[in-house]
Amino acid sequence: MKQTVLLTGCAGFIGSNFVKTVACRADIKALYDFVIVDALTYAGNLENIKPELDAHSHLKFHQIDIRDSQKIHDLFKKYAFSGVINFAAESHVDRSIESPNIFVETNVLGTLNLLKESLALFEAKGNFKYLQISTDEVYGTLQMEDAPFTETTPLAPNSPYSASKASADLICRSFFETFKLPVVITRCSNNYGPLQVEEKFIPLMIKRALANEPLPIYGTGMNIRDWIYVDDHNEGVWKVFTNGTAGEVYNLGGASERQNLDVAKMILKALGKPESLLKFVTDRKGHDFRYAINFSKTQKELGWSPKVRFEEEGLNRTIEHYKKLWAK
Ligand code: NAD
Ligand code: TDX
Repeated sequence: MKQTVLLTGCAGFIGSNFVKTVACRADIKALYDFVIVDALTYAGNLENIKPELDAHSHLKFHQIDIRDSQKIHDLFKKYAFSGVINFAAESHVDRSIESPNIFVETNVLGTLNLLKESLALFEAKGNFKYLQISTDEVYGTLQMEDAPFTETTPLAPNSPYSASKASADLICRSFFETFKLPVVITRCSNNYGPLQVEEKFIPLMIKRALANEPLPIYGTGMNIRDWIYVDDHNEGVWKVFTNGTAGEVYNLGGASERQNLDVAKMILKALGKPESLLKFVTDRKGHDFRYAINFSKTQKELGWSPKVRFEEEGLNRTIEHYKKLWAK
């Protein structure tokens, strides 16, 4: 019999790409139905997944806020899910510095609502998997000489965003330790690719360059992020969901550490724009210097590794996508 899995936050960047490249695959479609919920905040756009919702009857959509415990309860009553993949979150660090409350409400309390309903189903019928989509930012920041984060690196989040994600991870852990709810957590590095909200670094740089407007570089631009193409992340998510061991954390990374300034210069070069468009601006408060991920556990246990090379493949593909949207 087909299983029904709840996907949250799939009108956003990573989730909508998951719907396209994983949830609609013929082999997966044959075995799973997916119920997608999203609150459609400023970051969610139903158009992102409209072609898939129109074309595939194994996908259903409900506009629901994961903070709404009654609606989440009713949803779990309606569908006897066998699993949950929780992509839904407030995801932008700068917004969390300005307005942290909603980060705690959605990322922590919303996650708790999903866990409580998952537990009720698990206790009633067994056979359940809950996957929490987390981030490398929960580990804090690295200096140049530090070794990349492993799954046992202590949590040391620095922004209200990363603190809310770390809190959610700990609540997830507690549901495994206390109730034995089969929970797995993925912690991934910076994603890039199509359909990302333009407040994030790569689409913002592309949009500004296409419009011949200044590209805002925080601080010195020396900060380092490890970039992963969104499809590589989503392949890892599915591997962890289907084959990961309950109670475990799995790191996912792109093996592509780059300085922000270098990435901005690559984008300018690819678009034939001058470096005079670079504009150094006031640094982000508490700006983490470097993220780097050791994903050898996921590689060894689940046979996952990132495939898309940053300069040669992923960045150009991403630039072409946004050029079609934004080039005049
Ligand atoms: P996004 O901001 O593009 O999308 C988030 C989605 O969640 C949107 O569709 C939004 O409408 C929905 N949402 C927000 N609040 C909600 C609520 N209360 N109820 C229901 N839906 C709600 O984010 P993203 O970049 O796609 O990130 C998805 C997940 O991956 C997040 O959990 C994020 O923390 C994590 N993550 C992101 C990255 C990255 O580089 N973008 C890296 C690692 C982990
Ligand atoms: O205008 C900008 N100028 C700039 O220099 C913006 C928006 C960002 N930056 C810098 C800050 C970071 O060093 O670029 C880097 C990337 O910034 P963001 O795109 O805001 O991503 P980051 O803060 O690294 O967090 C992202 O990766 C981990 C996602 O937003 C998170 O959701 C994810 O968990």
